[in-house]
Amino acid sequence: PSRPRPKVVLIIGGPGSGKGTQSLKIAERYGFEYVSVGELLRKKMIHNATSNRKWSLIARIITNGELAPQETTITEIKQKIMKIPDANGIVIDGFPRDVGQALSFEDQICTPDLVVFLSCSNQRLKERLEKRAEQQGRPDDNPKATERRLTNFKQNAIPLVRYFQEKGLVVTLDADRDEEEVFYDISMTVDNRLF
Ligand code: UP5
Ligand code: MG
Repeated sequence: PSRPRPKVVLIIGGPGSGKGTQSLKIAERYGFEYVSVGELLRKKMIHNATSNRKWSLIARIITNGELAPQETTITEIKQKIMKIPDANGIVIDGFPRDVGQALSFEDQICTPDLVVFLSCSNQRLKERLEKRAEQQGRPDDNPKATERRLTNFKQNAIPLVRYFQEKGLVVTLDADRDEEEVFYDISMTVDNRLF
């Protein structure tokens, strides 16, 4: 008999809400494959920005904290997912960013099994990003790009969450709390919804 298709979990939330942190914990606990869309794009952009016009433009977009073109993003996700051997599940960090991307994902890839929205106060998002910027220095962790990322998120979040709410797919969690507290709720949600 053929294997069932892997369960697909999307993790959405503002910049600094803990998408990466929590996605990795999910991947570890449930043996799911981890896909960070931001990381996928950043790697590709660093690799291709000097030799390729399209990617040099995308590098500028991302470094300014704006969204990469939808079709490129979907293509990258598709390619990445296709390379994953039989997985029990796939956790996708930081996608979709708006309703258009959600529709296109469903059209071209699949309907997700669960969407987790990490809801976090603006103040907390800023604090965490400032702290991380001091420690790591991601190309888009500069003050101007951070402001753009926050603004873009605020513009798109409500319609995006509502879209998944209407399909009964989204669980909203308070992500202002400690990592462990948030993950406790996530694992309860995954246990209840997917197993
Ligand atoms: N931290 C995490 N959880 C904490 C907690 N509960 N308490 C205290 N501290 C906590 O966490 C951020 C920081 O906070 C870390 O230092 C962590 O230790 C701490 P992290 O898990 O990194 O949060 P995350 O939500 O992943 O923040 P990130 O900055 O990665 O979010 P973004 O949405 O900005 O980044 P992403 O990589 O998803 O996207 C980057 C860019 O890629 C976008 O701006 C866009 O240009 C592009 N992009 C697209 O164009 N399309 C896409 O579909 C996706 C990305
Ligand atoms: Mg991240």
